[in-house]
Amino acid sequence: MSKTLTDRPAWQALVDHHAGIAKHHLRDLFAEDATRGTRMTLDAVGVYLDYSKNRITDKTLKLLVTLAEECGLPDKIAAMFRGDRINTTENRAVLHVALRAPRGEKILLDGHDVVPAVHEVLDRMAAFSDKVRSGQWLGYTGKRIRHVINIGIGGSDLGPVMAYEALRHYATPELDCRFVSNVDSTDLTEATRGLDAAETLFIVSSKTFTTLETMTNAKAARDALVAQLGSEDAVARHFVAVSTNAEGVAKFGIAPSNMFGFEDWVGGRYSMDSSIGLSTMIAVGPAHFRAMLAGFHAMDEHFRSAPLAGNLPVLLGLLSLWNNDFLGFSTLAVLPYEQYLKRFPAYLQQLTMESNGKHVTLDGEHVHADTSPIVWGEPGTNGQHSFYQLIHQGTRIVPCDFIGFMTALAPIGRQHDLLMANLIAQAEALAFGKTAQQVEAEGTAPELVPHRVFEGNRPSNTILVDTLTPESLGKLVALYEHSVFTQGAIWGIDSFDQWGVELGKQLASKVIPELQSAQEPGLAHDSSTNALIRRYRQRGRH
Ligand code: G6Q
Repeated sequence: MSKTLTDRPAWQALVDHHAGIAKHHLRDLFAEDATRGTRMTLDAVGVYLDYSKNRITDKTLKLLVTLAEECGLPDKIAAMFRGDRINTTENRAVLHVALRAPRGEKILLDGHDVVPAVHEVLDRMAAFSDKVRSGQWLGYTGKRIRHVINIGIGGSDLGPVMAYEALRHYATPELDCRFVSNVDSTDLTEATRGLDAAETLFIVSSKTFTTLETMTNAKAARDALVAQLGSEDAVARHFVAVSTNAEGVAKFGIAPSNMFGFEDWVGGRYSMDSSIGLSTMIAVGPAHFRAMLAGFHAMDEHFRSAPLAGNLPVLLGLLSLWNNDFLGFSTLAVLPYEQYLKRFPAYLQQLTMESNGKHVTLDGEHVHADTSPIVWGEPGTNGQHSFYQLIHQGTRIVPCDFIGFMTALAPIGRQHDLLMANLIAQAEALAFGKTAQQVEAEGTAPELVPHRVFEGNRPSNTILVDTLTPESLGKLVALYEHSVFTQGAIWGIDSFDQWGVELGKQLASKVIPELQSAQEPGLAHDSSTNALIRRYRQRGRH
């Protein structure tokens, strides 16, 4: 077998193939094949993917699937589900799929079935959520809980906040959930503004229970609560923890009975379906939370068992890799036409870029291809009135994932038709554009014709789902999780570590005392960093 990815026969075949089809326009590809728009689609586990508006032919797909096989994707999928330690740089298994395994299913890690403990925690979460939702869980002064504040950052924030926003339609109106992540004190101040501490429950969500931002905010919240309610004893009624670090939680003053655990084989950005999802469960209730897990599981099973060419996450991943590595389109816009999914792009940013933003392979060699695309996006139709200009007529090409739902959760008249007409029309406009002849035929003044031409040939996927439900949300998230896995498997990188975030943390811990010390510190950074530190120390004196 070839040593590097780009030397593999399938990679080379794709390079040659690309040279042959690079000039093809989507207009021609559609004109040549009247069935393209129905054939290049995949309808599985309740998710419809139309990938016909990608710059591909049947041969492209065949070659991409061969590449996946040459890179050992099927074995790598099996290894993840089997609990192998595929996160080699952290020597950890990657078993978020066990978080959504049904009761009774067996997933062995070092000979030990991990599924019973997952359900034990889910049951404890459910009992606690029911108490909070029903008003049985009272605050220290006897008032019922009205506000839930999740304190966490990164994977301990983005999933919960995305899921809360996505599932608001299913959330109890009796409670409001808020999220504090930033060490910027504005975040905590604004999240708690106007709240009665006696009615507020804080969930401290941190896998490690050592994260600077989360611990700083949690301590500040605890101090404020104790000051307002007048006793340390109040902490037990107003703070619970979600963590893998029982010792750290106890040290903070939260009793083990108020802690919900998970295991180190759950990565932060893959943890919204673990106890990190406690705020989600409190908001929507245990039944909806379990339905979300069932949705995840349905996509897991599809990913594990469907042939590569008919596998939604595999196809999505391969198309993304084609756009990124062969066509050179280095970003991906995720455009949900559903206001409830307004935080989905931010969630996918972390999932994709923290997982696959790597420059070395598992063997420590440089990757010979570009890894993760830069993911960004906003809900439609809002984005249409801002950055879509660049997507339609800019010099860079931005592949887009349009996500839409057949039914509106909050319908007003026929507004949903307007929303979906826009989604469909945008994908059409990107693919087919408008030629100079068409513009001229509209009677446009000759000097304006070039400004009104749309080149088209801009790729997109359209993903349609019946209704946004907890279950379909689980499917969508798992679809992207496994698409990310597919791409990482082909690049041969570790999609489950995140060493890239460490250096900044280390340097910040060095700078903190330099900003705070009473004495002028001896600074040994570069001249820019030294000057910035001195300037900050002299604040108010300029
Ligand atoms: C995610 C990352 C990272 C992590 C946060 C919070 O995969 O590891 O975003 O989730 O740094 O970490 P804690 O949960 O340990 O506070």
